[in-house]
Amino acid sequence: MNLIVNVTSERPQAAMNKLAEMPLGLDIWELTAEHAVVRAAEAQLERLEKMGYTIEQLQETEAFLSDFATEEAASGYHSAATLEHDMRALAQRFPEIAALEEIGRSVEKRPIWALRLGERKGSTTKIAFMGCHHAREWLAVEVPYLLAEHLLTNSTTDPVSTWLSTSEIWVAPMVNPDGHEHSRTTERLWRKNRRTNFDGTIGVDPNRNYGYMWGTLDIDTSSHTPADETYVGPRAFSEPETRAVRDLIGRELFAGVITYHSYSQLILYPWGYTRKPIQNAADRNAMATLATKMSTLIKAVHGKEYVAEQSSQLYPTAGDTTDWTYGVYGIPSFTIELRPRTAMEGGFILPASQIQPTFEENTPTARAFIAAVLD
Ligand code: 0X9
Ligand code: ZN
Repeated sequence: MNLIVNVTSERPQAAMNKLAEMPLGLDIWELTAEHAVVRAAEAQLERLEKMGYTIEQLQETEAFLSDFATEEAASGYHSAATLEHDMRALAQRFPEIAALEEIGRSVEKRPIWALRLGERKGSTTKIAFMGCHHAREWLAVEVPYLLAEHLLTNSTTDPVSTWLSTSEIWVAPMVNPDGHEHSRTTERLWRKNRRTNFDGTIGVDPNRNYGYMWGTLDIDTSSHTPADETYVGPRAFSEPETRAVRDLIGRELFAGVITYHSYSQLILYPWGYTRKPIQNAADRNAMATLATKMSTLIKAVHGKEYVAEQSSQLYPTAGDTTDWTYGVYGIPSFTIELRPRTAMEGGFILPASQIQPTFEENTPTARAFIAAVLD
C-alpha cells in the first residue's frame, strides 16, 4: 500500500461505482462518480489498469506521511490517556450534570469512555454522539469531545440548560482506543481495531461489525477477507468495541445518534447496505431534510460544503453503525464525515490548527440535531 493514487475511467465497463465492488483489497479514501482516491500496492494498481482504469499517482504514502504527519500536527490531538484525563476532569468540574462511564473495554482491554450529560439519570429522551470508530480519524475524537465541553460550559444558559434538565446527552469520543493508539504510535494510517484474526492478520473494521444486514456484502468497501481494511469480522458484534456501543444503545434507547468520522465533508443517513432508499417515507424525508439543514448550518460558519446524501451514495457497506441504529431501533442516525474534502489537503491527517474551526462549524449542526430530536 505504498502509493496514493487518483483513479478515473472513461470506459463504461470500468465504471467508478464498480471499483468498490471488486475484491482487490484497496484502501478506498474517496469515491465519486468521476474519481476515486485509493491507497494501494503496485500489483493492485496494475490489475486496475488492466481492467481499463486510469491511474494517476498523487503521492507515495511515505512522502504523504512526512508532509502531513508531523509532530506539530499530532501535538493538538488527544491520546487515549489524555482523553481519559480530560473527560474525567470535565466530569469533576461539573459533578451535578456530568458523569464519566466506562461502557466497555477494547480488545487490548482499554476502557471505552462515555460522558453522560444531564441532571438526572433515566430521562426519557436521550441522544448519543460517538467518535473514532476508525483509528486514523483523529479529528473524529476531538469534535465530540469539544461538543461535550461546549454543552457543559454553556449549561447555565438556554437552550442547553433546558436540554440538560429534561434529557441526557451521551458522548463517547473514542470507540476504538486500541486502533487510535496504534495509529498514534506506530502506523498513522491504521483504520481497524487490534483484533488478531484467525489467519494471523490484524484488525476488524468496527464500522462493519454491527448487526443489521451484517456481512451481506463482500466487496472492497465491506470485505470478508481478514487482511482487508474493511474486514467485517467473523460475525456481527464479534468485537468488544461494537458490543460496548450495542449495549449502551440497547440500554439507553436513544432518540438520535450522530457518529463522527473523517474525511470528505459529508452528512450521511441510512441506508448504507443498499442503494434503495428507506421505505418509510416519513423517516426518509425527516432524515434527508435534517441532513440538508445541517449542511446549510455548517456552511454558514466557515463556508465549508458538507454534502448531504444517503450513505450508500458514497459507497455501499453492510454492518455500519447507523444502519444498525436505524434498522433495529428506528433511531434517526447520521454519519458525519469531517474535514477536509480531499486527500491532498491531508485527508485523515489534518493539522491541529483545524480542530477548532471544524468544531465551530459542527456546533450549530449538533445543536440543531439535539433541538430537532427533543422537539
Ligand atoms: O467507510 C466508512 O465506514 C465510512 N467512511 S470512512 O472514510 N470514515 O471510513 C462511511 C460509512 C458510511 N456508510 C456507508 N458508506 N455505507
Ligand atoms: Zn471512518
